[in-house]
Amino acid sequence: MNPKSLVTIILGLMLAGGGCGTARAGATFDAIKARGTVVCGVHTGSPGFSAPDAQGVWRGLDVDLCRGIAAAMFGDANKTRYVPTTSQQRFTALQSGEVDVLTRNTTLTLTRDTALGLNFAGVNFYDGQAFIVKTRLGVKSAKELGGATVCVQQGTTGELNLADYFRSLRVSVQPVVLERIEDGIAAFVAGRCDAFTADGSQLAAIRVSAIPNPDDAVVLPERISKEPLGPVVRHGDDQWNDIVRWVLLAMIEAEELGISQSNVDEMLKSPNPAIQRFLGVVPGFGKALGVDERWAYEVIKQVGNYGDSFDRHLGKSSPVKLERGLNDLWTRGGLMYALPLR
Ligand SMILES: N[C@@H](CCC(=O)N[C@@H](CS)C(=O)NCC(=O)O)C(=O)O
Repeated sequence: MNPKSLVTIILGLMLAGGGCGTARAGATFDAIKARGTVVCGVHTGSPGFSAPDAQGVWRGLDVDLCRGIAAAMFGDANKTRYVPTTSQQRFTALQSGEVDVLTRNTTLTLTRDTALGLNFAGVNFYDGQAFIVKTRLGVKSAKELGGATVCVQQGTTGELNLADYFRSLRVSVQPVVLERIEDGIAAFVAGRCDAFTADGSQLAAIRVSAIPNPDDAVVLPERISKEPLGPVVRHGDDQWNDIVRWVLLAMIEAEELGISQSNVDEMLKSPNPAIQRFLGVVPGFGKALGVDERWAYEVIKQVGNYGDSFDRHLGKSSPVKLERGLNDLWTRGGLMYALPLR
């Protein structure tokens, strides 16, 4: 690490109220409360996850999570600021206190969760690493990529998985490691690499947004890794971690309970005790989290439940057109399972 980034980290930790192990409990939560805005580290631009629209308004599944956190903290989903972060910078941005939370395609791994001094507050998208190739190559499977040049972005789990996958197949490929996502896409489009590898969802977004004619490229069917993507916070503030965790779980719980952005007001009259507790009609959860009792109501009213958000940004009515698949509710065969709000 160069001395300049070390100084940035130390300064940031001072501003954030303490180092990883030394932060006073609640320091991040208190600082955000006093500032009145949640600062989220997002992708530099991935349609469906986090990207500015034509008016410059950030939109996407990851942006909705950030908005949900602001709705719970302040009763106002607009009390957010977005900091685009690259694969390489993202952890420094969080460690230094430049952002409060990463809501950005970041895979939960043991080393990130421990040695980097971070906590994953949950999983908001179950992904897997895939490959995209030009349709005209006629390649149908990643196993046919022997001898190919494969572009991959530096600082990602993809860089590590790529090597593991082909080593275990005893097939050799030529990795081309690029620092910036734009360079990887440009190299792929220009034919300087035969394939580009990244999280499958990102490739689906790249295909519809960055390939001049999307039908010229195809995402191969293999998913060579598990990429559980979720929000990340620093070690040292359990209350902040709790807020992020339970906002995500509340969005999933609302979908399980059938509470959506369109019916949340009617649901206030529901006789179901679980719904009454969820919406704060019967108080308790707000006090436990240190926020207003209507926190979950505001999340759903202003942002929607997990399915509302998925459908809007990634589902069939969006350009990305992803299936719910693993990201469907557990009751429909997916992995989305709200821990008990009790
Ligand atoms: N989920 C993987 C990959 C995440 C990742 O950083 N992907 C790249 C490729 S889409 C990215 O977000 N790049 C955007 C950038 O660096 O500007 C991880 O956590 O390492």
